[in-house]
Amino acid sequence: MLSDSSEQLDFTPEIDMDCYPSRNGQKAQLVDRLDPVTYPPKAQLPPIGQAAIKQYATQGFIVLEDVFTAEEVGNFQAELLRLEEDESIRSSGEIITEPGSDEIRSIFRVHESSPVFKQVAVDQRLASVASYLLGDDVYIHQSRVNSKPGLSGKEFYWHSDFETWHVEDGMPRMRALSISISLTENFHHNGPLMFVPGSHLQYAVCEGSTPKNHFLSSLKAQEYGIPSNDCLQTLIEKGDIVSIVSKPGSVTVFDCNLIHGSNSNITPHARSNAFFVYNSVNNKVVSPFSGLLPRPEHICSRNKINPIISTAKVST
Ligand code: 6CS
Ligand code: FE
Repeated sequence: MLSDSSEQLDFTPEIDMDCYPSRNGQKAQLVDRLDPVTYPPKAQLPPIGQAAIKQYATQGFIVLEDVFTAEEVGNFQAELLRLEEDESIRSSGEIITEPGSDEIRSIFRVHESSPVFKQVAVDQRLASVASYLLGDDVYIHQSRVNSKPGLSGKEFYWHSDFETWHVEDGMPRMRALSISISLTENFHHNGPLMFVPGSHLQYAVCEGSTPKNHFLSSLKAQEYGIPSNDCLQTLIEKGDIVSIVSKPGSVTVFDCNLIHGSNSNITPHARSNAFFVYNSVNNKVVSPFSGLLPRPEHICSRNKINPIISTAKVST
């Protein structure tokens, strides 16, 4: 259902079939996932153990401790500070501030705007894991640093990233994942990521429609494209809630459709994480299934798709 015909795009329904309709007048409901969670590896040695791969498939996430050294994390924190103080970043239109304040909430497109995070995005400690689990070469669909500053970082309400990337960016299928690097201590109390294990196996169809330029408000506080209370209740009764308490330098890998959120940070300790979203090169975004105009390039790679070639290939 198009919310505004003046913004209707040329659609090729027979090619860009909407396999995961949402926000199109249906009532909120849980439907089965159509896609596998992990794909047959593409001639690649497993960069993580079988137990981790199994947990990722069944629960939708894994945490890898001590991936980056204290020195590397120090560099990341210094880079984040530099970005936050860089006037050209502030005026770039690629940052989101916290609701009701000037504090930085998110800086997008760091895989291109930051020489430090540009290297991180293609680091084989991350890219080879994404490529292995997705069974394909990958590219960065989106990157961001969520600063969640102390005493002012507001929550990210429960959501499935894929539902937004499908409806608002035109990501066809569930063949993408996020990798979050903890840049500061993620304590129990300063708004760590919270997952609903196993929720990635069902798709929470959302009610309502999609406002024009929804990203201008949703990245501050998301109100559309969030699961209904009944769907959330059902998923949490089945999978419970896990808080990702993690040390700086650890890495959390989670499926694009895993329901997650995080609480406000009312402690003085920032919970800053860098997120890199890896998408299969065979799952490139098409026209947004909302029928609205695409979101800007700093939120969704569309015109610059740069495959990251995984070097962890077996010799064939
Ligand atoms: O709209 C998006 O792409 C963003 N929204 C959330 C709440 N998580 C993923 C992503 O950063
Ligand atoms: Fe998210």
